[in-house]
Amino acid sequence: MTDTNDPPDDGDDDRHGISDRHGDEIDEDSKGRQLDRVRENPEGEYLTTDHGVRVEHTDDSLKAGGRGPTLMEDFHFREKMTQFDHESIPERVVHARGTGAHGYFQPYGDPDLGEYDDISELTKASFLQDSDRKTPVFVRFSTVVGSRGSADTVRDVRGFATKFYTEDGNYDLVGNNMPVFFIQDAIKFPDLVHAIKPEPDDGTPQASAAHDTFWDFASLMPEISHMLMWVLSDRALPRSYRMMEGFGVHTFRFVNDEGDSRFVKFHWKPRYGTHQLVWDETQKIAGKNPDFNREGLYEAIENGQYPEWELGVQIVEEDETGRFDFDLLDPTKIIPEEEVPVRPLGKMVLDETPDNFFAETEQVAFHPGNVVPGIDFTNDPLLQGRLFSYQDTQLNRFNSANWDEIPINRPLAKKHTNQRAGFMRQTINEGRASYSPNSLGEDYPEETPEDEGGYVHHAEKVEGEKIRERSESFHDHFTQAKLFWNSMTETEKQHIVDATHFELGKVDTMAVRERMVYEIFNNVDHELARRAAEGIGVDPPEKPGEHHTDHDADSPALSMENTVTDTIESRTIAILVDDGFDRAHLETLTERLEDEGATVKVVSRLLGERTGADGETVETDESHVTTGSIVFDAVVVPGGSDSVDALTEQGDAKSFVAEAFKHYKPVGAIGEGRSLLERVDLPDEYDTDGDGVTTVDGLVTAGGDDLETFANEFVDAIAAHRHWERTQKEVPA
Ligand code: HDE
Repeated sequence: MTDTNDPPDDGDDDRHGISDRHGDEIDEDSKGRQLDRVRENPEGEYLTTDHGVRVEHTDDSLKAGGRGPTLMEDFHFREKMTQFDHESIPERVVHARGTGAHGYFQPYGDPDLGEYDDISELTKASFLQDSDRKTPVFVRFSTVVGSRGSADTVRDVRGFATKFYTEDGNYDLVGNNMPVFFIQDAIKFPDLVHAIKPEPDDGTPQASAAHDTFWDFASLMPEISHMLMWVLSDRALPRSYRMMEGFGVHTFRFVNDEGDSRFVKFHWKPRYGTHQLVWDETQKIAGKNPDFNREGLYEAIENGQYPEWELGVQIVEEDETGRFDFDLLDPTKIIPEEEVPVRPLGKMVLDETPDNFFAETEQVAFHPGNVVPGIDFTNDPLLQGRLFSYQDTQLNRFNSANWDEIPINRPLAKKHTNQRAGFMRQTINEGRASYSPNSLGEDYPEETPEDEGGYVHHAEKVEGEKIRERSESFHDHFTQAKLFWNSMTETEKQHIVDATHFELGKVDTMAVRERMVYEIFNNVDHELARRAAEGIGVDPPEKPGEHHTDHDADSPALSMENTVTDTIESRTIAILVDDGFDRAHLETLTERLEDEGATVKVVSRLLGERTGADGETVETDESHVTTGSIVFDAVVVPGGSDSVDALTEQGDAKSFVAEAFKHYKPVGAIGEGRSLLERVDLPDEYDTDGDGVTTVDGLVTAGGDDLETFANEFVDAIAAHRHWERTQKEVPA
C-alpha cells in the first residue's frame, strides 16, 4: 500500500520531466506533487453532498409545502449548514494575519565560509549540503498584533516563518524581520501580548501598540529598549515582504558529523533590498488597500518577479563567546555584522502561490522545535519556552494532535510513528503493534542510529541549582539600543522620533509617557529622549538617565539606507494619462521599465480605454477611484497636451503627484507632462522648465525628446527607492 509520505515510485532518479497539474515541470518529490494528491478541481464535476451523493437542488430547503416549515430530514441542508457553522478555526493568538507562498531553497555550490572549508565542517543538515538539490519550502509572513482581518501596513514586527520539507524531515525556521525580541524569558510572553493586544475592557485599538497598556508595560520593562528601537524604526513598515530581512533571532547550534557544535545566528537577506513605506503612506494604504502586502506577494510571483532571499549565518565558536560584552543566549542582543560576518549558505525563491488560503496558509503550523540533524537549540530562555508553546497552540488551533497530518504540514520525508489515533487521523496504519519495543511487528518502526540519520541532541553539559532568576549577563539593556540609534541616519532618527510622537501621543496616562521618556529613552540616548519629550507634552530631561551609556559605536548594517539600490525589479510604477497622451512616451517608458523587471500600470480618471494623440487606445489598469500613488513606487506623467490639460483639471491627478512627492518617491514628467508638476506647487528649487533631462532629488523631468536619458535617470531614481534629501514643503496631500 502507498504511504502518502512515500516518494512516488517511478523508480529512476531523473528529477525532471514530470509535470504538475498546470503542465509545469516539477521535481518528482516536490511538495507540489505531494499536494497534488489532495487537490480537487470542480471543473466539469457535479455538486454532491459531503458523502458523494449528487445534489439535485441547492437553492431551497426541503419544506412541507412552499410556505411550510423546513424538514429535519433535509440532509443536504443540515450538512451544508453544519459545515458552514464550523468552518472557522481559532485565529493564531499572535501572528493571526498572514500570507504565504511555496518555493524552494537551494544551497550555494561553493559558499564563502571564511575560515571553514565547506558546509559539512559546520553542520550535517543535509538540505544545506548539495547545490544540486532544491528543498521545497512554504513561507508564511505575518503581522503580530492584529486580528486575521486587520490591515497589512500597520506598525508592527513581521513574522517570517519558513518550513523546509527536507529529506530528513521538516525543519521550521520561525523567525521575524527584526533580529531581537521584546523580552528575555518566555514566561513574560503572555504579559507582553496582553499588554500589546487590544485592551481587555473595550477591545481597542486593533493592530496597534499605540495605547496605554502597551506603553505602561514597556515603561516598566527596560529589557524591551532595544526592540523598541526596531519597532519605532522604519523596519516596522516594510514596503513589501520581499523587501525585508529575516532573522532567526535566537542563537542556535550547528552540529557536524563529528558532533562538534558551533553557535549560529540565521539571517535572510532580500535580493530586492530592505525598503520601507513612510508612515503617512502606511495609514492611507490601510484604508485604500488593507491587503497591500499580501496582494504584493501574489502579484510579484504571478509576474515572475520571484521574491528571493539569501540564507546566511553568523558563526561563533563555543569557546569564543567571551569576546562579546553581552550574552549570546540573550535574545535582546545582536552580534553586529561588522564583528562577525554573515556567511551565505544558499538562496530561497518563492515561485508559487497557494491555491487555497485556508488549506495552506491558515492551516500551516510552525514549531521552532521542528529541527533536523545538524541543527540544535541553545539555552536561550526565550527559545526554550517557545519549544513548549507552539505544539500547545497548534492543539488549540486544530483541536487535534494530528495537525501534522494535514497536507501542508505533512513532511516529504517518510513518517512512521506509533501514534495511530486522535481526532481526524488521516493515515491508515497497518499491523497490530503500535508500541516499542515489540516483537509482533518485528520491532518496526525501528529506531535509527545517529550515523544513519537518527536525531541526537547535542550533549551539552548542564548543571545548576533550581532558581527563578535572570542571569547577570542579561542585565545590560541599553548599550545595544544606543548602538541602534547611533547607526541611524538623521532621516531614520527623525522617523523614530516621529514614531514616538504618534505612539505615545495615543497614550492618555501622562505618568506612562513620562516614564518612557525618563526611564527608557533617556537611558538609551539623551537626544532621543529630549526629541521624543517635545512632541508629547513631557518636560525634556535636563541630563542623561543614570543607566545611559556614552559609547558612540555604530553598526552600518543596521541602517536601511545601506541596502540594495541598484535594481528596480518588482517595483510598481504608475503612468498617469488622459485622452490625448503621447504614445511614444508611454510605450518607450513602459518597455524600458518592464525590461528592468518592474510592473507598469496605466492610471487614469476612470477604467476603460484612453485614446492617445495618435488616435490609438490604451487600456487603463487602475482608476483614481481604485488606486492612489500610495500603492506605487514611482509615478510618471507623459506628454500630450490634451492629456495634460485634462490632468491639471483633476484634483485626483494633482494629489497623485503631490502625494508621491510628499512620500519621497521618484516623480517623472516629460514634455507637457511637466505642467502637472507646476500645478502641484512644488518647492521653488524644483525647477521643471529646463530643455534637457534634469534630475533633482528624485524628480526627473525632460524638456526635449531624449527619452533614453530620461529613462536612465528615472530608473536610477526608482532604484534608490526614496529621496529623503528632498525638501519638504507643506504639499497639500
Ligand atoms: Fe512566536 N508564537 N512566540 N515568536 N511566532 C506564535 O504559534 C511564542 C517569538 C513567530 O506564521 C504562535 O502557531 C512564544 C519569537 C512567528 O504560523 C505561538 C514566544 C519569534 C509566528 C507563539 C514567541 C517568533 C509565531 C501563535 C516567546 C521570532 C507565526 C500561533 C517565548 C524568532 C507563525 C502559532 C505562523 C507564532 C508563541 C516569541 C516568531 C502562540 C511563547 C522570538 C513568525 O505559539
